[in-house]
Amino acid sequence: MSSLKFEIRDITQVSYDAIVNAANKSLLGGGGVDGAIHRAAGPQLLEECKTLNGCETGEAKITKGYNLPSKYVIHTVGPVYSGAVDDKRMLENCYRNSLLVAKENDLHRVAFSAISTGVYGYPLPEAAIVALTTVSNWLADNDDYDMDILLTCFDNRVYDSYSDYVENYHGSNDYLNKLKY
Ligand code: AR6
Repeated sequence: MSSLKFEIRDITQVSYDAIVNAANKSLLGGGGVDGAIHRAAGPQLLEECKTLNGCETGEAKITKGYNLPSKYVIHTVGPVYSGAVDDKRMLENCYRNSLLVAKENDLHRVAFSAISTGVYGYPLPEAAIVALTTVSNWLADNDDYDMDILLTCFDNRVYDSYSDYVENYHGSNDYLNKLKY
């Protein structure tokens, strides 16, 4: 049985099979959640990232978690928000490809950061809609695979955007409907 939830959490403290990092194309670290994950994981994470030859926007690559409580880090590169129609497709790809990589590696508990909602400037609540609809649809489409998903919110801004979407949701996705109670 799969599950979906969102919580105010520091993703570097989460003990899951994998955490999803909001990285940049170089995969060589940066600020925001990327910097926090590299600091908490230790220098071996950067050494492994150097072997990956970067990552395209919307794609995802996996490394070990090293000193993190979670076993693996899935690095994905969100779109730099530009207002183009492609932004949404790229952000959806981040969530879908991260879950695909998790499934390929037989991982069943995955925690996401709110990809692109910081430095990359993707506006809330649009990013919240993409995160919630993409992961809940993925769970429904992969009902033969148990997956527990945590969407971490580092601040109230992100948390409130997720809450607003869920409260006003009137569709048929069970994972979103369960979040109402
Ligand atoms: N735990 C959970 N979420 C966090 C944490 C944390 N410890 N720290 C920040 N956030 P950002 P982006 C939230 O800017 O917009 C980096 O330099 C934060 O509040 O980290 O995808 C990369 O190297 C926000 O909601 O990622 C890239 O160059 C969310 O994580 C660039 O930033 C994402 O904010 C990527 O920008």
